[in-house]
Amino acid sequence: MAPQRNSRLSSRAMAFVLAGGRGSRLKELTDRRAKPAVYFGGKVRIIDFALSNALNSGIRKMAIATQYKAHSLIRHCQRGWSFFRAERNEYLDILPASQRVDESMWYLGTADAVRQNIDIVDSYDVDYIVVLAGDHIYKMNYEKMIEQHVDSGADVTIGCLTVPRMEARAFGVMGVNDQMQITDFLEKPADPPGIPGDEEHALASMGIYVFDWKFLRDLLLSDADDPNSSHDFGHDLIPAIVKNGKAMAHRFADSCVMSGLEKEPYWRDVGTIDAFHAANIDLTDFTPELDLFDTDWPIWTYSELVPPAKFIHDEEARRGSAVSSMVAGGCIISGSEIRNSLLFTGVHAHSYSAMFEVVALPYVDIGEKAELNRCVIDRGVRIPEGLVVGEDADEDAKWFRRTEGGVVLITQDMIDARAAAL
Ligand code: ADQ
Ligand code: ADP
Repeated sequence: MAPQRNSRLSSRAMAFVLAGGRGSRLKELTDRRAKPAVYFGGKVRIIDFALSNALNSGIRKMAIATQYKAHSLIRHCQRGWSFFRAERNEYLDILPASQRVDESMWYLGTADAVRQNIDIVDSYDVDYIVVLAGDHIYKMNYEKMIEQHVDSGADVTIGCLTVPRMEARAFGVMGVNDQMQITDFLEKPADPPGIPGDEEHALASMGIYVFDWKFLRDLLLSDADDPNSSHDFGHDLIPAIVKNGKAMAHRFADSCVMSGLEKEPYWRDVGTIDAFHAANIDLTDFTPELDLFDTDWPIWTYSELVPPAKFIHDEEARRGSAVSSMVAGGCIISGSEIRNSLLFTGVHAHSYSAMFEVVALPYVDIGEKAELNRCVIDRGVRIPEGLVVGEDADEDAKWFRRTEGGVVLITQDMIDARAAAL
């Protein structure tokens, strides 16, 4: 039986969120913002999941390391996550690369992003550090993972999930013994080893690590002096601990937050346009796998003060509704027909327009008679009157970015280039 504790371990832990990566497979969606700042689910941004998980787990000290195109991410965190009070021993620091060193040196790798901020972590006076990626969609109680870490006496505890074997090429892949101690670790192997007895699946690292801060601190300092290291957790530090120390695996299924609706523990890396589109549209299902209506595990965010969505029936167009859809506040659906779509704040759809499986980011304007199928529309795009997308694949690909899966990404630059050429 686990030992009784007087206080939650999360009160002695901090979350260090790595939010510096670009997410280049999201193409133009990440031209001007980092992947963690990309919008999700009609109201929030991707990073809100990691931050809300930490908050809901009881963690009140957080740091966010930013690097690539950080402006919109920093603005979001300042607006939405500024309620931490130093008077209550709560901290949330945003740590842009290159502000911590004299020379203009960006974070060299994920471990270097922590190493360059050792003094800030020291100042938090914590026993444990939970290193997180800021770019995944899931609900998880990190307190349970810290508990396992402390009870097992591990040097590092790594969150893991089961994925189809070939998909594991994008992950760190581990082998474990029957105590869940990691015996092998391969970062992004070309031919991932399967799980014994379940060769079609592999055990993948979620890129979530719990360390005793003292242990990680020493390791980061010695890694900094290693000329052969790329200063990355997955490439350098984790394989070294597996070899020389005690690394334990923590199953996501043991600490995921389920509200009864989900069939499987939900975890998504919405790293491509197709995955981003699918994960958003999935939320319009009758019972989506990810329950955003779960008040026990709220996803906190910056939310604009806008009026409720408004629906206007146009008698002539005989339209003015959205079905099997999610529509955020500030939207005006006027004489438009919307099905299986997800509309973020302030989207305005005009008469005779129609949308099917469209993800419209905030403040998109859909011109009259536009017909849009299976699109992702970037923030603030003005869709011109009469534009038809989703009927002629060649025409779509000529002006917009059409994925192999047939999803069309539309940005204002693409709309402008098309207008200039026509
Ligand atoms: P990757 O998915 O390749 O592998 P990586 O590029 O290391 O992840 O990024 C991890 C996180 O750090 C992301 O949130 C990213 O935004 C951020 N990041 C990347 N470079 C950064 C930098 N220089 N400064 C600050 N932040 C940075 C990792 C592990 C794998 C594991 C997967 C799970 O290495 O073992 O399987 O995550 O997704
Ligand atoms: P968000 O991610 O909050 O939706 P925007 O899409 O408005 O932000 O912008 C993303 C980032 O790109 C912000 O840092 C913004 O200042 C910047 N930006 C927006 N539009 C332009 C533009 N036309 N030229 C250069 N930078 C821009």
